[in-house]
Amino acid sequence: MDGDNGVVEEVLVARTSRRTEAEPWNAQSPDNSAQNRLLIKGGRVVNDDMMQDADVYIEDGIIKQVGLNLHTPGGTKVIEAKGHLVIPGGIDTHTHMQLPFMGTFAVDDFYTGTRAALAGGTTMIMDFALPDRGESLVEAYHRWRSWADPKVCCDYALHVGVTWWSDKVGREMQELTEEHGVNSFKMFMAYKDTWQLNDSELLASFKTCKQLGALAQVHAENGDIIKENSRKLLSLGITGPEGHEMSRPEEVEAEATNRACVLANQVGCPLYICKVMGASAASVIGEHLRRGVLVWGETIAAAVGTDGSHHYNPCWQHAAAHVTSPPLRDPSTPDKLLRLLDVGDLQTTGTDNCTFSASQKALGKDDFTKIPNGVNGVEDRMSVLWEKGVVAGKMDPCRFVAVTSTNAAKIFNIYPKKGRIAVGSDADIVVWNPHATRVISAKTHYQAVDFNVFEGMEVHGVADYVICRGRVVVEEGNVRAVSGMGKFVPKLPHSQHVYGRIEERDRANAPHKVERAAYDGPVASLNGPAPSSAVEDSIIPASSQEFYTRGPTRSGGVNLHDSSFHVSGAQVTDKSPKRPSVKVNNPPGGKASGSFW
Ligand code: URQ
Ligand code: ZN
Repeated sequence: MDGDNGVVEEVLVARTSRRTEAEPWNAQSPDNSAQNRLLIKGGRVVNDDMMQDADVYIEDGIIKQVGLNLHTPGGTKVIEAKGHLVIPGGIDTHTHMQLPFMGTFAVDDFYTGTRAALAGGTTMIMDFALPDRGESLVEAYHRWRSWADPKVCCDYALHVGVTWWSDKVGREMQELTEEHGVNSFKMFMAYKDTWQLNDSELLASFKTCKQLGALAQVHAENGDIIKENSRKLLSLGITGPEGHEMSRPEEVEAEATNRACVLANQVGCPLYICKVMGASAASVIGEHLRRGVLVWGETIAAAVGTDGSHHYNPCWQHAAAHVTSPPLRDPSTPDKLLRLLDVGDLQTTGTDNCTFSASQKALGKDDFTKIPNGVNGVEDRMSVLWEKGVVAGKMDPCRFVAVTSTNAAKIFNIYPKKGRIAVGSDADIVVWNPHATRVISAKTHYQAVDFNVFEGMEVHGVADYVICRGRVVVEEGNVRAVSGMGKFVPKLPHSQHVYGRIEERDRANAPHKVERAAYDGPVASLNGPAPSSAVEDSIIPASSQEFYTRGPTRSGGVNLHDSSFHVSGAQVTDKSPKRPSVKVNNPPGGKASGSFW
């Protein structure tokens, strides 16, 4: 490629990648000047809404030109991308790097986790600051920042957990939204006695999110049922990983998903369901979507790349390695979730990457409720979605880009800075080799964890080059991650994609009172004896014969030979201040046994 001045530039050819030992984490990146100007030439640019054969010119970390026959200055480094796709860097909406959890820490930290992300074509993660119950949300946010900022190799954002509720929590949500670049808050409906919120706390959190223009997220499982089921299973001697899925079957996830949708809708708050694992929960989301509820659904790589049959593997370690919450579901689920990703009932894919080594999982060797929950995914998400989605003919490359990157950028209000190959967007780009294959294995992956739930899977789709803020961080499959190079990306509230219709919607759905003349009839006295005529009126509505075959007695009272029951279970004496002592035990249709009917 000749630059303007005819000088032949350094040319890199995207070949089938190979994985070699990563550079030490503090390795210096190549010559900065060469990094400053980059041309990706000969590839096919894929955005969520279109594909085009085009070159991409990058300078100072920003995409400056997209098109053909571009004029580029001297000193430009060229990546030959012929036969490759040029896609927006993946955005993983759901990770937990070095999470303190269930008595230990997730083994992939913000360095190993983000280095692995880059290796697989993900250039941004969204992690969670999760305060302990009673802890300040703002302090938790700063603690996560202190962990991540020095280590991340790629850009990141934070969601913040609302793991308890008080007015102070509401005030801190406001501070985080207005001052710290947080626009999404996650409420847990599971993890009873630690992070679980009850319905009134969920309503308060959702109302606050609505006021702030933030997105409410939920972990949707019914924690009370899980606690009861776990107790029962353990009492039956079922202590293995199979008990994990048995304790929280699909309907336990679907119930919480539905409840969250109703609660959020009742306060007009947009809702994001994290980590949809079951087809039942996914169909609940689809039903609410088609009722006009503002709800988005995220699934994860493991949910479409593997399944819950592994809970029953005779090897305890293998089974425990698949324990995550909500759990992996039956083998028919991956196909269903992929279809729903394609048609739009589900919109994003994360990983819930929360990794624990075999010895950490063994904390639950005698009790499945003590197995640290979580699996890998951050490194393999893009290839798994490409293999199970595009290669399987279940989505096209544009939809792949949508569900792995663009939709997340739109929902979390960082579009088109992220999630698009366009002039002005960050140069977070993957030169994607759709034909190359690799075999996923813990023996070769970059992650720190000693297990991979996709072990042995051969996948098409390899990130030959990954560019992160304009710097080549993966070159022919060799990761050149630089710890601390990634940046925190603030997410502002009032995402147009999420809140764009809220004002008109609230106006259209606003309740209105009925204008009517005031009631001017008699009014009974509270808790006093009902005036006799009122009793007669309330007991024997003149217009209704629903309870009686004959009129009142001469004294105007109730004829006790008549049945006072109605099929609805209502009793004619329901309306009088206190019931007569006489109770009829033989309703129409026979003697009651145990209950009324
Ligand atoms: O539940 C989550 O999302 C976090 C706490 C980790 N646990 C898990 O099962 N992934
Ligand atoms: Zn999670």
